[in-house]
Amino acid sequence: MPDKELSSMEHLKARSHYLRGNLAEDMADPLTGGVTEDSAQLLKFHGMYLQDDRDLRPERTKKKLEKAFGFMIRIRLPGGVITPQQWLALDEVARSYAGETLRLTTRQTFQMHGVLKFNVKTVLKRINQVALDTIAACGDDTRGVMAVSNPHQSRIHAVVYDIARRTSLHFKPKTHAYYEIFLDGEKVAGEGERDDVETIYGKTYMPRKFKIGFAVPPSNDIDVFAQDLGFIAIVGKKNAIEGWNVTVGGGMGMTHGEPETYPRIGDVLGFCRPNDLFAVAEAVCTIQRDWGDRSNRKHARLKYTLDDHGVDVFRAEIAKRAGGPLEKARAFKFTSNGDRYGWTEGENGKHHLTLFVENGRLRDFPDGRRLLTGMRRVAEAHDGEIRITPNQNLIIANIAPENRETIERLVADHRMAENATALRRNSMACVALPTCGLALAESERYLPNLVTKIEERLAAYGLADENITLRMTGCPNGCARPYIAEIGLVGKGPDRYNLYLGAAFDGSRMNKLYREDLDGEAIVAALDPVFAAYAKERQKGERFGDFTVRAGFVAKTVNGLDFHKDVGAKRTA
Ligand code: SRM
Ligand code: SF4
Repeated sequence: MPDKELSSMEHLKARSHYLRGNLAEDMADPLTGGVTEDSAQLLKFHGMYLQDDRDLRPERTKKKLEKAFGFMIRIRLPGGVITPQQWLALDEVARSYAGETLRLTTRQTFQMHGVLKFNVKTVLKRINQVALDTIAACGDDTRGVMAVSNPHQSRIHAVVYDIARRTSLHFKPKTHAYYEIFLDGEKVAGEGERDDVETIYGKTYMPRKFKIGFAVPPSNDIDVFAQDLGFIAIVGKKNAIEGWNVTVGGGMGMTHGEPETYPRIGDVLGFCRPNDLFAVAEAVCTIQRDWGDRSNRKHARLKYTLDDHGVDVFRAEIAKRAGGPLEKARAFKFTSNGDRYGWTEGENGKHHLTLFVENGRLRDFPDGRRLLTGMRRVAEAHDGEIRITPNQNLIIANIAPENRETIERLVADHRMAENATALRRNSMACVALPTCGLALAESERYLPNLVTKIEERLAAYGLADENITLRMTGCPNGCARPYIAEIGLVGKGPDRYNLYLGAAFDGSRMNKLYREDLDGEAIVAALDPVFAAYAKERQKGERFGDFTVRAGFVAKTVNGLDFHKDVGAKRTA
C-alpha cells in the first residue's frame, strides 16, 4: 500500500524544532491578542488553547474588531492531587488573570479561561514557583494521567498516586521549549536540531492525544474503559497490589453523521506484574506512535489502530516490545464510576471530605455560595492535600482529626456543601460555550436547569433518591464521557441534543442513541415514560441503564463497532 499523505499537523510538528516554531515571537507580538494558526496548534503541547469569547463574537464582528481572544490554561496534575500551597497560587492567578473562577476538569485537573496573551507568562511563572506546570496537558502526547481518588482506600491511593505521578514524568516531553518560551529559561544550544531529544516520542510526537489512567476496584471513578491505556489494580489479601489488568483502546470522540468515527470502550488485554508496568505502558505507547494513522486525524486515536489491526496482533506486539506476554487477565468488579460524598475516615486515621462541585465550576456565586473563597480559606487552614476527582468534584483529604471542626465550619460558612439530589450529584457537563471553539450547543451553562426539570419527573415516580448517571456535552467529542452515562446528552446544534440510554452504572458498557435532535422540553418528555416504566417494572437492585436495555427501550451496545447500529427508540412507553 503506498504511504498516505501525512496530515498538515505532522508536517508542523516535524518542522517545529521540538515544539518551538514561532511561538516565542507570536506570544510577544503586540499587534494582536491571538497567535498564528501554527502557533495555536503548538501551544496545545504546552497545555494551552487559544480561544475567544463566543458570546461576544457577533458584536465584535459587527464592529470589525478582532475576536475577544483569551487563552485556556490547563495544569498538568497527575492523579489530581494538589497541596494547599499550590491551591493558593492557582487561586491567586485565577483572581487576577482568569475571571475569578477555576474550572475542575473530567481528568482531575484545573483549567483557567480567558487569560490575556500578555499575562500568560506571568501566570506560568507564578505556578512554576509552586512546582506546577502545564507541559503536555493538551496536544499529541501523553496527557493528564488519571488515578483513583477514592478516599476509602488511603494506603492504596498513596501507592497508585505515586505511580500516576511517575508515569506522567516518564512520558513528559523532554524538549526544553516550554522553559525557554514561557519561563525565560536558557536556550539549550542545538536542541532543536538533535534527533535524540525525545527518546520516547521522536520529532513528531504521538499521532494524536494519548490518555492513561489507573483504577482501583470497586471504584471506576476514572472511567478506565475510556482511556487509551488503562490499568486496573488487582489488590491482594494483604492490601497490596499484585499487578494490573491492562485495558487498551478506549476513547469517546466521534463526529455526527460520520459513522466511521465512534466512541469505544477499552478491551482488557491481560495482566502484568508491578515491575512490568512501565515496560507495558511504553510498549502500548510506542505501538500507537508507530502504527497510529498520521494521515487522518479523525482516525488517529489508538482505538482505531486497535480495531484496524485486531486485538490478537496488538497483544502479540505488546509481548514483543515489553519483553514478554501479558498474563491472563484477573477477575475484578467495579460497582460505580461516580464519587461518594461527605465525610469518611481513611485507613490512616485521617479524615476526608468529598464535596460536590456542580460541573466543576468554582466561583463565588451571586446566590451566596462562595466556593472559590471557601476553598481559599480551606487551603489556608488545611495541612493535608486536596484532590480533584474524575467527576469534577473535590476531596479535602488527609485532615487531621483536630482540624475537622475548622474545615466543617469553613464549608458551612461558605455554603460549599448544599444539598443536591442524587441525579445532580451524578451529573457532569463539559465546558462548551462560551469558550470551547468546538461547541455546537450549551452544556455547563444549560445542564443545571435541565436537571431541575428531570428531577421533577423522577420525584413524580418516587425515584428521587435513585443514583442515575447523567452527562452532557456540547458536541460529540465526548469530554464529559457521555457515552458511558446511563443518560447521555450530546449537543447537535443550538438547543438541540441527541439522547442516549443504556450504559452500565459502572462505566463498563456504552449507551445507544435513543432519540435525536431534542430541545430541553422534548428531552424531559422523552425521559418521562422511561422513568414511569422503570418505577413500575424494574427488578430488585436493577440499575436504570440496565433496565432500559432489558425493557427494550434501546438495543445493547457491545462496543464501538456496533455503537451506530440498531439506533432509535425500540419501545417508547
Ligand atoms: Fe476534551 C477537545 C475540554 C476531557 C475528548 N476538550 C477539547 C477542547 C480543548 C476543545 C478544542 O479542541 O478546541 C475543550 C476545551 C473547552 C474549554 O473551553 O475549556 C475540551 N476535555 C475538555 C474538558 C475541560 C471537559 C470538562 O468540562 O472537564 C476536559 C479536560 C480534561 C483534562 O483535564 O485533560 C476534557 N476530552 C475530555 C475527555 C474525557 C477523558 O479524557 O476522560 C474526552 C473523551 C475521551 C477521549 O479522549 O476520547 C475528550 N476533547 C475530546 C476530543 C475528541 C477526541 C477524539 O478522539 O475525537 C476533542 C477534540 C479533538 O481532540 O479534536 C476535545
Ligand atoms: Fe467542547 Fe465538545 Fe469537549 Fe464539550 S465535548 S468541551 S463542546 S469539545
